Amino acid sequence: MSYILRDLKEKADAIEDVLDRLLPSAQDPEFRLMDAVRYSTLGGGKRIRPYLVVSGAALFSVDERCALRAGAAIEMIHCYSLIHDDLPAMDDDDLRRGQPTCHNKFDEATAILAGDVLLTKAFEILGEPETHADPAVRAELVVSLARASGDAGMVGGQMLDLMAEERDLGIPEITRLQRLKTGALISFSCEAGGILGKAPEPQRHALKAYAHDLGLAFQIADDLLDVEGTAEEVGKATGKDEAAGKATFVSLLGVERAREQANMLADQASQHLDIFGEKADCLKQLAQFVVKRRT
Ligand code: GRG
Repeated sequence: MSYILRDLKEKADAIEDVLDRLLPSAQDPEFRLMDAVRYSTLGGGKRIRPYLVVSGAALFSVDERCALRAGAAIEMIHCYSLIHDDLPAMDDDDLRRGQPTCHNKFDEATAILAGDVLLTKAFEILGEPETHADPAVRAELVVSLARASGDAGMVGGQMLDLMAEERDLGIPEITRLQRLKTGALISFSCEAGGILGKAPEPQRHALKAYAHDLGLAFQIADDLLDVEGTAEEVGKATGKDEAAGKATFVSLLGVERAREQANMLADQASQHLDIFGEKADCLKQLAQFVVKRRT
């Protein structure tokens, strides 16, 4: 575990520098907007998605500066989703990453706009030549991230999640919901390295399969933390799914079976990467970190 914790920290520091440069403070009268953007993006989070991009890109010897820009773009989408998810119209949360949520620190309208800035900035960055010299690669990144984030991905999953409050879902429906809500962005994070590195199909396929199992393992671990973790550990309110009467992997499988399932998925995710040899060791260790984490 110590290697992956060190490596995560190193890559998180690198991504922090890139985000800091890409999201500068503003001097204009509307400076409050960028204050809210920076508040919600800098100085927190595990940065798992950028880690997946940078480590996946390293398999194909992609220039790390390009991978960090793509990783920063995905982190911006992730942070926008957290800001909007915390709003009173959605989950109505007070705490995120151990701090007051964006709408509590600023106000609701500013939080909505801060999310909008991050959503649009992500595509601006992917479209710029510094992200990749080949315009076809940039276009593929843009289209794939749009698909992962929109109606057929994260936003569609969020809609299903809102509807789940009025319907009893079973395992197949929850699996689909989570594949869209959290899995699609995790999948894109894994596939982005292959896109940047113009990887051949078998390697892309292996990354996709890894992402598929990792995404589900991540979500089950998140559900377990909601049941077993404290707000201090997790940095947000826990016990919310149960209080809302929401079906989750844990409520349907029970704690023990859910943990077994998460561990099995993490092992299976690692096996898909065997074709890369030792070069993929960090991604294999990340899969173990995802299911053992307490934050
Ligand atoms: C409102 C457009 C919109 C989308 C919301 C992904 C999502 C959809 C909401 C996020 C809220 C949430 C708690 C999702 C469950 C899993 C998840 C994404 C947890 C947070 O991700 P981590 O653990 O967080 O990577 P950090 O803070 O480490 O970045």
